[in-house]
Amino acid sequence: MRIIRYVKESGKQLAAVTEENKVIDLPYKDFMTLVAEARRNNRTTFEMVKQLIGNGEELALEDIDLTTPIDAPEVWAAGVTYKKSKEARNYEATQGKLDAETFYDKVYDAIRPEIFFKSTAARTVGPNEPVYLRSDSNWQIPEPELGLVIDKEGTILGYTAGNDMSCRDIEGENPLYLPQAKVWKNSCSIGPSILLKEAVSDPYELQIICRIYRDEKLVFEGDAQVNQLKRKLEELVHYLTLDNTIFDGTVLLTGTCIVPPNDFTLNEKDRIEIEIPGIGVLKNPVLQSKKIA
Ligand code: DO4
Ligand code: MG
Repeated sequence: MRIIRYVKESGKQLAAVTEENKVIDLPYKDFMTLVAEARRNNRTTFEMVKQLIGNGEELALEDIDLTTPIDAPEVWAAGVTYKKSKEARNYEATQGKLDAETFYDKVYDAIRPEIFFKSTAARTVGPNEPVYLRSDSNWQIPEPELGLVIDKEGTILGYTAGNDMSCRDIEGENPLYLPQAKVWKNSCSIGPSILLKEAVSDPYELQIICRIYRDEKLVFEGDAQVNQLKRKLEELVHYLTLDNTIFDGTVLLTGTCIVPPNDFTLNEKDRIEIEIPGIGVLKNPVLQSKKIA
């Protein structure tokens, strides 16, 4: 069972999507209100939704205008959680002339993971909205990642797909530039749905697939499985929430294991698709960010 939001004349509508891709409106204003109502009734969100969809009127998923499934107040991200990411970061920092252990090697093996601030609701886009290219970077890629939707206590409520757009040249120049390599307007997308935690028997079995199209031709395709993650999902949540103020509906991206070839950079008008079967396909066109005068 997954939860989406879509645009109606009256505003954003929360809805459940069944296994058969039927859309049924839910009588709550947003995902966290649904979670709170389930808790008030001593039910899991999954049980609550199952009961509610009995009464609903069904629509087809293709006929609606999807938006972010949640206005995540903050999006955080974990880094260098897959071997592939460690290798890519080492390449950026050394152009392949790697002769010593780097801090990326160290963080991959360290007890403490890399966790960084990625986005706010105002910078985060949903399905079909454009992600932007930064105007001062010549080497940019999408980072397709599993996102955890958590509450303020750090309880995992569900899973979504996320794109941690990244500038490899800016990060490679100096790791202290990480916030600039990661955070700008429309540099993060999430969606298309939240797959409820109770609907997933083993999140490590989730697959992540990324496709990039240029002039309608597939120019990159890669895939990974969450079981390649070096760490446990709860371990990442633990370090994010430790002595921190975290808000209901925060999204934690768990790192990338899909990296396009080193000579690849995104172009304006490319189309990115990030698919996690069970969650859906997060589609975003790419636009050049306009210089702010
Ligand atoms: O070290 C920088 C960030 C790496 C990252 O975003 C990732 O591994 O997904
Ligand atoms: Mg990332």
